[in-house]
Amino acid sequence: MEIRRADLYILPMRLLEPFTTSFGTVYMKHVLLARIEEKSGEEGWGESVAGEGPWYSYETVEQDYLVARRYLAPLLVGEEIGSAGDFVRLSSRIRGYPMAKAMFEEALLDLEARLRGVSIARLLGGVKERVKVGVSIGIKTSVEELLKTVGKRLEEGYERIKIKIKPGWDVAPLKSIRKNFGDILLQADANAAYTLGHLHHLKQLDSLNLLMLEQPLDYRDLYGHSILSRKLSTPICLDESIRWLGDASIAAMLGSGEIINVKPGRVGGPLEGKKILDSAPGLGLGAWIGGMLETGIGRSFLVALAAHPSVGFHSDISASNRYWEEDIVEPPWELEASSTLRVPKGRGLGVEVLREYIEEKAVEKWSMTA
Ligand code: OSB
Ligand code: MG
Repeated sequence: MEIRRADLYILPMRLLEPFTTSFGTVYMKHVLLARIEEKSGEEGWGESVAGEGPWYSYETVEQDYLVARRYLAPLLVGEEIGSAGDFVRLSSRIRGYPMAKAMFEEALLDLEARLRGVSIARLLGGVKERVKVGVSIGIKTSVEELLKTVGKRLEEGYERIKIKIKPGWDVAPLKSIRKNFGDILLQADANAAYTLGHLHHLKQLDSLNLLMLEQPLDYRDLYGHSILSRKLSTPICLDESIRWLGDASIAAMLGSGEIINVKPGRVGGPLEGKKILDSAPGLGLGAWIGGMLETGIGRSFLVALAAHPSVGFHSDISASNRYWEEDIVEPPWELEASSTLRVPKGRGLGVEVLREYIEEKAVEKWSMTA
């Protein structure tokens, strides 16, 4: 693939509803998108999931925009790239910035898949026709508001609910969900808001029959998670702690959790995600695909990875209308029967990117040509 051009866009996207986690509230996102073009004119698209601020990760959208222009795009433009896998090797001497790297790797995977006439799911080992999905519900200002939202999402057809928790918003809201909605598939995500000092408090979750408790402790604290995991009967799932396959191996050896969520942005690209999924059964880890409030472009890669045979839980991949008034792909992602999204069979992403819309609404644009 001879890459003759790269384009970057920063696109403001307003969320339909603000999303609150233990580290703050997101009302809107500035999404960094990459488009690459091959000499035949064929294109590929990718998305960085970096946030506005260094909360979930140190990486921010402004940093990624800089790193993409100064270090990553120059590795591609004017170069002959054999496959998306080659970019993993080429970019490995740039330290960190997994989300920026994931964006270009996605664009290369999309391009490679289009040129080979296959779907990105095919390139990533996806085998399922439909993937099981759930919805992630942010912290609300009252239990009534939470119950209303949970009710609405169940009515829409989501059969697995995840709620964000933090100290002061955990046992009571979860108990009231159980009381009002019975034995639904329910799990909680702490985004690292607790310490081992909360052990006694967290023990109360064990009576609630949760599918899992996601990332209770600091992202660096695999040892702490291994202690907590032995004390709680609720399965622990790791999110922020898993930055590459090596972290998953250590977590498995230490017994830091029974489950991991795989996010292509967090692990440096969909190919590292596939590697982790390929290894998860051998490590004795359950797996599913996490989300980062992606647009339809990033969402395509979540769906493709969720089609991998190792994914055994509902993934955090909701329909476009859970996030956006207007998504930037056609057709938008739609929830289908039995809480699923369909895995497209078409070439590349399998959905059409609305390039004119992106060109019109972008607040920053940059391009590099060979
Ligand atoms: O921890 O899983 C998380 C969104 C932003 C940052 C971190 C997380 C999340 C979600 C949203 O839970 C899942 C989604 O995209 O629907
Ligand atoms: Mg999480």
